Amino acid sequence: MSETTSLSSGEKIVTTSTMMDDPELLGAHPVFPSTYRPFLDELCEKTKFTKSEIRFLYRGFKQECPGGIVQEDTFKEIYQKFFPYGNSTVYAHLVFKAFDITSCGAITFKDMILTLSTLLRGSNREKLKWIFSRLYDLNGNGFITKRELCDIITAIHDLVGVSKQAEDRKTRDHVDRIFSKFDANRDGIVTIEEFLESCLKDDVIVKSLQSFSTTL
Ligand SMILES: [Ca+2]
Ligand SMILES: [Ca+2]
Repeated sequence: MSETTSLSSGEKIVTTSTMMDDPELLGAHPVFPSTYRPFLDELCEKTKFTKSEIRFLYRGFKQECPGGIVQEDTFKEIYQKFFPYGNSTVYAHLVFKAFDITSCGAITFKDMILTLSTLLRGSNREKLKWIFSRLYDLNGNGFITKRELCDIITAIHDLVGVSKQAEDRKTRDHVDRIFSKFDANRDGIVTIEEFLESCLKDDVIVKSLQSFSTTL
């Protein structure tokens, strides 16, 4: 038997009732220390979730990923289901990398929950900082180049299945338009300050951050 529960932010998570209220689940898995309580305390401190929400999210995580970690293939499968008409491989890889905080090639529950905390409960500024530093700044050097933006937008076009013919021109136009919007001082790079300022004054972006209706 399964049931759906809504978190206060509106997201819904389905879990089976047989897994409810089993605190041993947290301690039973090797990704957790043998006593889970300090770990639970740490997650509670570092995220904007309550302990019961963390327990709840963990049960959902454990149900979907009995092995306790998410591999890149799982991300690819999920994106493939949501975007069956496009090629989601590259975008799934980029999002996977963004979630993989320790860059160990797998996403642990801790990685997942730290990221979800920012994306679901963070301020607009925190969400944008995550998008900038984890997703768009591909080489992690603190700013975004046109090349990076082009890679991201190409991945998004592939994801939604923009036809190959239309793609090149469409991508180029799109990149030029967005890049010049971000790069306020026209020095060819987008800094976090430019990114934040440009996004925060864009009503559409702000709305989408609030409802979390981005492609992520
Ligand atoms: Ca960069
Ligand atoms: Ca600039």
